[in-house]
Order: sequence, then C-alpha cells, then structure tokens
Amino acid sequence: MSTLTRHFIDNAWVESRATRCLDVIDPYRETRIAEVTVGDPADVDDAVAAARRALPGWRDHSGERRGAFIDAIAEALEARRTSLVELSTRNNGKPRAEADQDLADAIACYRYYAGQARALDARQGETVDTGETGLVSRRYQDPVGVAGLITPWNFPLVSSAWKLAPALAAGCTVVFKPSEVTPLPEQALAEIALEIELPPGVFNLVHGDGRGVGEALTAHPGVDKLSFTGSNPVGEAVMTAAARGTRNVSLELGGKSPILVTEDADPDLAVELVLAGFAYNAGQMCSATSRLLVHESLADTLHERLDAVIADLVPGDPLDNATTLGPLVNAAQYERVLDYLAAAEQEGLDAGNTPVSALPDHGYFIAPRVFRDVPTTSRLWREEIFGPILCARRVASDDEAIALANDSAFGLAASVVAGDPARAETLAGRLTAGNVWCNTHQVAPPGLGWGGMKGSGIGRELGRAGLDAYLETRYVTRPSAD
Ligand code: TXE
Repeated sequence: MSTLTRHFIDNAWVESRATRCLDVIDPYRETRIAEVTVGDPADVDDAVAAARRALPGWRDHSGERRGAFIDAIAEALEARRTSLVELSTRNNGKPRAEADQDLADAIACYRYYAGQARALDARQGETVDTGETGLVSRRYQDPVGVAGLITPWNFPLVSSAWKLAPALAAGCTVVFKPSEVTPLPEQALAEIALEIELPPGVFNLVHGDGRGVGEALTAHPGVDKLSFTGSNPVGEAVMTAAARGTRNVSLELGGKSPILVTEDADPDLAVELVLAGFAYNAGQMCSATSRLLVHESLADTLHERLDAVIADLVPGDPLDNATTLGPLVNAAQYERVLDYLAAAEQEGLDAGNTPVSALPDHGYFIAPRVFRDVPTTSRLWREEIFGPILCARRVASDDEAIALANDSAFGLAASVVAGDPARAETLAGRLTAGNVWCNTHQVAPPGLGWGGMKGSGIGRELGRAGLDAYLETRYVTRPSAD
C-alpha cells in the first residue's frame, strides 16, 4: 500500500504538514490501496512560491524548448502505459480498455500542445491588420502566470492533460491538485517531471482535499489563473475565489446532456450510441447523454434493443479484459446514485423492463437503468446523476425534441442520431451545447475544443482556445516607418 503524504514541490518530495490522511480505495475490491494526505494551506504556500520563482525562466524559454519538454511528458507516459492503465483501473474502477483509451487521449493531448508551444513562437509579433494608416500594430501573447489546476476523479490523466499541457505550452508554471479520490495515476506526473529534468518549480503537485488544499489554492493571491473541473457548487466557489484580485478562471462543470434519435435513424447505431452515452465509465462523465429524446415511432424498438444490449454488459473486475461495466468510483458516489434511484421510486418512475445484470457481490456496482416517459419536472430528468441511469421521453417532432433538449440548466454536450446527415446537422445547429456529435461516438480530439454553455462552465479546453486560456494578449502599436 502506498502512502501519499508527500507533495512534489520545486522538484523535491516534501512531507505534508497535515497529519490526517484519507483512504484511497479500489472500488471493485472495496479495499484500501493507499492513503493520501488531506494537505495543508502552508503546503500550498510553498508550492505557489516555487511556481512563482520558476515563472520568469519558464516563460522565457522558447516555445520550441517548452514543446520538447511536453513531448517528453508524452513519451514518458507512453513508456509507463501498462502500469498506468492498471493503476487507473484499480483506483478508478473503470474497465481496462477505457483506462487505456484515457491514457491514449492524454498522450495525444500532450503531443498536440507540444506542437502548439512551437507554433506560438511563430505567432509572436504577428502584424494585425487594423485598417489604420500610418500605424503598425503587432500582437504578442504572454503566459497568464502561475496556474492553479484542480481536477476530479472521473478521467484523472485526461483532465490533468487538458490543463497541464496547454498551461506549460503557454509558459505558465503550475500548482496542480489532483482529486483526493484518485491521486495514484497522477503521481506519475511528478516522477516524470524529475525524469525529464523539467526545471524546478515549473510543475508542483499538492495532494489534498477541497478543505486542506483546494480552498487555499483558489484563494491564494500568488495564483494568477484557476482552471477547475468538477461539480457546480465547487465551481461556483472557485469562481467566487477568483473574483478576489479579478483573476482569470476557467470552469468545466456538470452536464445533463440530451441524445436525440429521429424516426429515420439507424436503430443499431442509435442503440450503440445511446448505450455508450450513458454507460461508458459507468455513466460518470460530465458529457453523459443521459436524457434520451426518441421519436415516438421508433421508441419501442429502441427500448427493446437497448434492454438487450444492457443485458449483454459484463459487470466484473475492471482488470479483466472481458469486463465492460465497472463499479462506481467510491461509496460516496454509490450512495449519491442510490439516492436518485430512491427518488425515482418515490416519483413512481417507470423503469420499463431494464434487465438487472448479475452484479458481483462486492464493489460499488449500479446496474444500468432506463426510466421511460420521465416527466421534465423529475429530479432525475434535470440533475446530473453521474451513474448509469438514462431518462427517456418520446417526442412527436424535431421541434419538440429541440425544445426539451435545450430546456436544461446545462449545455455541455449533445448527440443526434438521424438517418439523414443534413437533418442531423440542422438539429445540431439548434442545440445549446459546446459539443454536438452527429451519428458518431463522443470524441474529443485535442485539436477541437471542449467546454459548456450555461451552467456547464466558462471557457473551452483543448484546441487553440485551450491554449489561449493560459495566455494574455498584448497589442503593440507604433507609427509605421514611412
Ligand atoms: O466533485 P467536487 P465530487 C459532479 C458529479 C459528482 C459530483 C460530486 O455530479 O457526483 O460532482 O463529485 C476539489 N475548493 N462531478 O465531490 O467536490 C476536489 O478535491 C477547491 C462533475 O468529487 O467538485 C476535487 O479535486 N477545490 C465533474 C475537485 O474539486 C475543491 C467531475 C472536484 O471535486 C473544493 C466530477 C473547494 N472548496 C464530479 N472542494 C465533471 N464536470 O466532469 C472540492 N474541491
């Protein structure tokens, strides 16, 4: 059992001042596999001080050089692939194939931002065509400064890559707090920083919970930029903290995303996408398409086929290659989902014939459930559940589907399954969501963008926008020579 009582600050392992630890568990075996310190605000002070000292040097490296370091992170992750996938699987409970996909996504993200760091060199001092005569204007981009990065537990290596890679590419130095629920996979990032001889203080990792470290990091005046992924209440607290000092903040929060299935959709494709949209990672996805809006003429067929594929899911040991459904991440999340199921019973929701798969006798497993004809006033329809629970409604028209889809406090993602691709894109154009997938699985290639509208957050990760989130723009104007 590992004991994570040390932070990684200034390229050294530093003992936390806090004496209290939290259990880190294997959610399949329900056993303690590690302990992690709750952290202490004074530990955050040390990490921020180290990041501030390192900032001028890191900022002054060329993008080319920063890109080489980021590429080295990608390579070092690749070299650890087998052990990291296994560690993620044990700490998070996700099936091995999903953990492997996560790592591939994280590596692709580092590689993409290595390229973006290099491209930044070429863009510095670009002339801006302002239409003014007699003046020349140029644009420069500078790092925001020290970035405080806070991530959740559902896609540990991915969420950290989406923040760390662009922050380093931009020339920011970093204090990173991984989730206390899944601190094990991210420990590798500190080991890698040492291995690739990243300059001291550029990357600092402080373990802890929200109270011990999260609050101190977000309130710290030495932190210029906050990037947070997690729940809405904490996101609002982070934004409130960022208001002090008018600091830059990016938020990736919850979702309650819709999936629309029109009457001309290919039923096989629809079933595949609906299932993946709510059961991948046992539904613990901010982008879970957990509200199904299916045309009434296809609804019965779709539900019947959905029941069949749910029955085929293989719950079990996430380390076993045959497993397609893992447990939820911990007891707290399990209880949260059980509360929703109790609410469903109280509300008298119809669970149709969803087969309850034979679940292992240990582990925080929740059998996937499909609730049909869920009223839009139901808590299950409106709130993010973060478990394999799908709420469905039949609709009579595209207009009705769009109105119901957009009637949500969130706007992170959406899927459309339609026979006619043009119709799918037309529907996509009417949806209030940061990402819409038409007739395809949820993908988030690093060159695209990720983030939500409304209550789903502020800003975009990935792509150029993801880099810009860590940059300030400076315009320099002077008389032209002639
Ligand atoms: O999230 P928290 P939790 C949703 C999902 C889930 C619920 C609770 O619905 O059921 O949130 O999950 C740190 N200041 N999402 O409790 O608490 C915390 O230590 C600063 C959606 O795990 O938001 C962790 O590192 N930081 C989401 C991170 O915030 C604080 C993914 C997220 O924890 C803090 C996860 C504070 N006051 C859960 N309090 C998504 N968008 O994907 C906690 N933290």
